[in-house]
Amino acid sequence: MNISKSEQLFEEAKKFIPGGVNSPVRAFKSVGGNPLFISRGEGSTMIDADGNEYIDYIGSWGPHLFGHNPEFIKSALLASIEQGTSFGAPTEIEIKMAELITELIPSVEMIRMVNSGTEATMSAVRAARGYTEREKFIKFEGCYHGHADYFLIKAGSGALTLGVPTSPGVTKGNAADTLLADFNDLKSVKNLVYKNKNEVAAIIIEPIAGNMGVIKSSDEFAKGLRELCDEENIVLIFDEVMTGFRVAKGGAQEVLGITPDLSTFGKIIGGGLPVGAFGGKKGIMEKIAPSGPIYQAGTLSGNPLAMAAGYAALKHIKDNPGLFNELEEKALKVDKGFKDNLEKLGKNYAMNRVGSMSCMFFNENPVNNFADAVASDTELYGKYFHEMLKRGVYLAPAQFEAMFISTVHTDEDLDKTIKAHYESLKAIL
Ligand code: KE4
Repeated sequence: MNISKSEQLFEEAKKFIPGGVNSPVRAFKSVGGNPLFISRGEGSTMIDADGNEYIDYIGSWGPHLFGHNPEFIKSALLASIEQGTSFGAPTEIEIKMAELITELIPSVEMIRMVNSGTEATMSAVRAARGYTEREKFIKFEGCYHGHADYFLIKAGSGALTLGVPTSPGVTKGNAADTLLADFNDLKSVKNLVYKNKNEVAAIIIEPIAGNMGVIKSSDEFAKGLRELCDEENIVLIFDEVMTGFRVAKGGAQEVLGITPDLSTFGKIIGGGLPVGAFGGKKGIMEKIAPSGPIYQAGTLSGNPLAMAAGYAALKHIKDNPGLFNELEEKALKVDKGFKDNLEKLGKNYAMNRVGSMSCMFFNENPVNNFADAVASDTELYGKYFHEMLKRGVYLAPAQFEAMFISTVHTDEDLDKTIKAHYESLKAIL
């Protein structure tokens, strides 16, 4: 496979951009080798700078539920750009977008648009702190909520992949109010809450984690969090930046049947453009400036282009209720194919999946929490990643991420992927 153009571009990029990338997980650091520079995305495939074609299962880390450049999003964008790109003033499309999300996610009564998942989670924690007048908050080891200082404590995704779950530059003061609990371990949460009685403003969680690989909250854990927050007047924040509109039309809160007080969104709601959002109970959201005193702002928040793309994406979800059944069928096919391969190879790797978001861990024991996840053989994952890449299948370049199936992955794509999975494992085991 000739990747000389990517290699040359990477050398160029490293002169001007830290590590040659604008986000660490793209750098292939944990799987070895150099990142491929992508020149085009079309449907379920991406084409790199050397013209190599790949079946894409990253989907830009989640946004591309409908594959690359779907016609209905492209045409919405082109129509919007004719009117201009940004006004720094309210526009009608922002109302339509907010209204549609409140319609699709019953727990969201009001919502504020921002420009990334990080801004969404950062603002949601601030809202909870302002609303409760408390300072501490609880996150879970291995969950990733973006790169705001107080989240980069034993975080997942790129922080975990690069082995720096607690980042330099995060001050002790900033970390002091971040309390760490264990995912799927209600006792660890209760211990923190009772030890910090009336001081905990919020519990923020990826209810279905996607940043330590995929790990679902158990029903009793999710229910226990809700009950604990009710008893202790703590704001329960579901970080659905990845799971929102991914694992079900109503996200992880629909799958788990739990109503959070606030939710955060990103990825799919931007239709491929930079969008994040936080929303939930009116009583909390009304405290956000300018209706309330809790300050939050953004030059390009609610940007008309991003709203046009995001609205087209969410409207497509609303108008195609069968879409999640289609996704489930495709995901089931891959699940079965991978499990058949593992059986043939005598391997019992943990396969966690919720809807079209899944992860195969190089760990033959069940993976239900952070400790289980990090026991996986990340070196073997790196070899697997490159074997799959050689066979034209582009997965996340890190064990602690997710594989995303889109509505446009064809049967042929999936068959080719299942075959490549068998051959790749055979080659490395
Ligand atoms: P952004 O600031 O990257 O838009 O969103 C942060 C974020 C918040 N919450 C969850 C649950 C997330 O998954 C993310 C971002 N996800 C990673 C991928 N695991 C983004 C990829 C990257 O960092 O480049």
